[in-house]
Amino acid sequence: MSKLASLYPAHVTELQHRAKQALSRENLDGMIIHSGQELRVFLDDTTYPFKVNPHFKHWLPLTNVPNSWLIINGSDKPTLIYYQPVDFWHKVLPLTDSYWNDFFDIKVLTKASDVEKLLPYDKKGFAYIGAHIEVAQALGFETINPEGLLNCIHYHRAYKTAYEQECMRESNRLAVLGHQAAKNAFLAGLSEYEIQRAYLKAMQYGENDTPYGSIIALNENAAILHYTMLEQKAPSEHRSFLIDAGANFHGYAADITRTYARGNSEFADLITRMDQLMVNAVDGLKPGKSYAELHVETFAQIAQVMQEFNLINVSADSAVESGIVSAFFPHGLGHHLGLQTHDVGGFMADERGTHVNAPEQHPFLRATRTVEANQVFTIEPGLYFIDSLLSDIKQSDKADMVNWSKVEIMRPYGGIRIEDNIIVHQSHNENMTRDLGLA
Ligand SMILES: [Mn+2]
Repeated sequence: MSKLASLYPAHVTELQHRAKQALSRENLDGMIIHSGQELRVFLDDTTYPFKVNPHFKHWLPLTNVPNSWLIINGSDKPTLIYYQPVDFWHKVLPLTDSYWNDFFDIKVLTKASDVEKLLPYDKKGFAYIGAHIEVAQALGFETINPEGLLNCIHYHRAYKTAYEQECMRESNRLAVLGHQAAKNAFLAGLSEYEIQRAYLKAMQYGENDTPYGSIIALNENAAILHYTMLEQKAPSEHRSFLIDAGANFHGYAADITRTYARGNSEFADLITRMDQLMVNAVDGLKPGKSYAELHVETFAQIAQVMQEFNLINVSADSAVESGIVSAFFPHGLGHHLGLQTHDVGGFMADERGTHVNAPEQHPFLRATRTVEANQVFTIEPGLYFIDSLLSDIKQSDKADMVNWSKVEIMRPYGGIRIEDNIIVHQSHNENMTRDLGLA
């Protein structure tokens, strides 16, 4: 039996347990999870790439089947309504024998609109969970995506089962293959477009198979946080390369970033230093720690690095106090990772969904929750030379705090971000990305 097959039964048992608790809190008999529908492009006969409802893929590794449903009450064997149309235009995915089959009462649906015959006749005690409100209303659901139920499920989704952790090791394994190929493509002097091709090819992926659009940025482009253009022409000089790219395995995301430089330079030294800072930040991630606090501590360490590299004319402390560090590190330290790249539940103090605000100075932080075992995070500190943010400082009364001639030397390299994916265990951290040998 494969490792996944051996871990899967406990995963379903845990989800059943969570469902039962959440449903009884909300006085519901069950929840009906819709995998989704294909979305048609306006006035066209093509559809957007299908993205399955994360609540659906939480239960089973089916990520590409629209018009399918799960009926869950937390006690009885879940029902899977599996869509299998007679369609000679498109490839129809047959239901194959797999380790998860026996955990569902499977009913085949050949016509999407026939689903009402397979759903409970009286919808009163059932909540619809999905994106298609009009479909839910037409079917007679009165309770649609109830907030209390979703909060409860989202809160618990932060604790990954052993099965989910294994899926995430696999998605990391795939992404690392891609990252190694991309690094070689950079060193070979290829274009952003060609590097992206090398990345996908290493994993045998099509362009819609990654969990998010790859950021493949050469030189100054590395300063654009969400740079998803791909220049087809290679630049005359390859100074630096920032790649933020992921992979999916059974619906679970990897989200990895690396920055490389060619040859020796102060920028190359800065990458080495940021890598060390990143590893230190991972060491600070442990059960009981507030993720927001770890962000604030790392933020101060980035100011320290700015001082060491003479990017500022003031002490690290003054740089933090003045707020200028945010121009160089304008995003959060990281986020929960799982079924979604930025996984849900990051701001929740409890299963009611009580919101924990990000610190006022750090509005872009995506996780504020107390760290606990079996949670999975990214840690992704960065240091960039972003024209628009720098010019704001230049025009302010804080301009003298920055060493502009040093900034000018660094600007052609864009910036640095290094991001690993970490499972927090009670006794230690498991850095999935580094365990796979991605330096
Ligand atoms: Mn990330």
